[in-house]
Amino acid sequence: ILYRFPDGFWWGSATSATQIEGAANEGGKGPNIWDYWYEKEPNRFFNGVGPSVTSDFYHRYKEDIALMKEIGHNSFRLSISWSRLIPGGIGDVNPTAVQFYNNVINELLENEIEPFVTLFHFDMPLAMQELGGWESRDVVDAYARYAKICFELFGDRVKKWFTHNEPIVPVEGGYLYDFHYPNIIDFQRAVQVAYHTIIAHAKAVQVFKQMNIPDGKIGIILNLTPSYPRSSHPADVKAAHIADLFFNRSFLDPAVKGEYPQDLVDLLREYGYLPVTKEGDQKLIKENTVDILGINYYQPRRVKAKEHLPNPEAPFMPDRFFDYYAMPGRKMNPHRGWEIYEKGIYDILMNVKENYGNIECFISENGMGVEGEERFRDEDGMIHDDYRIEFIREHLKWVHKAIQEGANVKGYHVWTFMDNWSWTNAYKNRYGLVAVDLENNRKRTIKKSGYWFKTLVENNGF
Ligand code: BGP
Repeated sequence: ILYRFPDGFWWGSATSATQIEGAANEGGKGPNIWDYWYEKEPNRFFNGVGPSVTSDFYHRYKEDIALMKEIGHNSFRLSISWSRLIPGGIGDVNPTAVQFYNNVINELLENEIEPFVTLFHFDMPLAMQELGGWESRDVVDAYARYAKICFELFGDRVKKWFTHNEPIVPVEGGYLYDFHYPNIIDFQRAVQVAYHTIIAHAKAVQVFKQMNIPDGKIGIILNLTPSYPRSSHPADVKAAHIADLFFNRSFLDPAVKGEYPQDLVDLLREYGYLPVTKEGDQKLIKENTVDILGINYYQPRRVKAKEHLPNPEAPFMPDRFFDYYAMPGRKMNPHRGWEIYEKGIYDILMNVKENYGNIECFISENGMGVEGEERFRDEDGMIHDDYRIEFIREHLKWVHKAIQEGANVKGYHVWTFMDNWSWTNAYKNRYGLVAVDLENNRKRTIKKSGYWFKTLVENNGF
């Protein structure tokens, strides 16, 4: 074993409710923004496939958890669907949903798989979006109540909690770049949404800490995209710094350090885009930092200084301060259109070590989405996804190096366990260690990477 990981390392995978559960109209679930958007604009979704069935985990969780066990999982991150648990967002708790999540949690524990639970993974209940979504302070309070209910219901068995998954993504998708509902393009509103998401987060952390759950830890899951300047020219460096402020530090700093970066505040003030705040907010953020940080890593951000002055008529966007560029010789995943740069994961971990108090952290998502994987299925019935094995292995080498150099990394979760439905891309790109055959009653088969993963966990390294 060349790369051995620390004892007790968390090996597993991550997913989210909307992407695997299906049963969107069953068991008393209320609609969320994905159900609604799909109903309104099905053609926005790849092949017109929506979130109503997905991978049918709702009915097949026992079979799926048995497969997780079989491929070596000792932990698994899932999310609770707010609109399943509390169909109206605020109001009554749905007993069928409580039963479902109890069943899943208990099944995981019986199989010695530790559940890691995310409270919010992109799936705003429709009733809450109608109140204004994260623009509304009432929704912030409704979320804090929802969080408390989850801790009360499941906190006796779930010890790792995460307030939000990639909170920057609903800001980008829903309020800047038109890939999430409510497809608004408005920088001021985007800033407000981002700010309220942090307030909601801090309130959930506060409730959690007050409850004093034995052995409980609370964190946040952030997609960190290291921002590399094209050159050491000061204009390029400044451009990369601003991209880093917007896309990484807007959540990383308040969540871990309890305060926003001064540079970001100054920039927003200069351009007149500070959010509306309330008295006590600063103290709330300051006092409710996380115990643990989950890091999702897919791709870096390659940034250079702007080549042309921004059009003053165009809507104000973060990229008024920088341009992107394609790094010469870069490696790409052509299916997703994302650069593959394994060292990025190390750079993030070392940054967290050096500049964020070496807080306890883990890789909460990392994976490779590929289209048309059926063509790699052999006579043995297995998909031979050697590219995925290589992808994971090459990233793990850098994680290993970071640990050797003192980074406080406790685990690695692949995105994802089984092929799942992905937002507007639906089933285009497959990420699973386990294949889901949509043509054949959603039959599950372990891919080559799944068996490789099993050996990885058995050896605690490779
Ligand atoms: C992350 C999300 C996941 C998942 C993953 C893969 O941003 O947390 O929900 O979807 O990316 O990305 P995609 O499915 O868009 O290819």
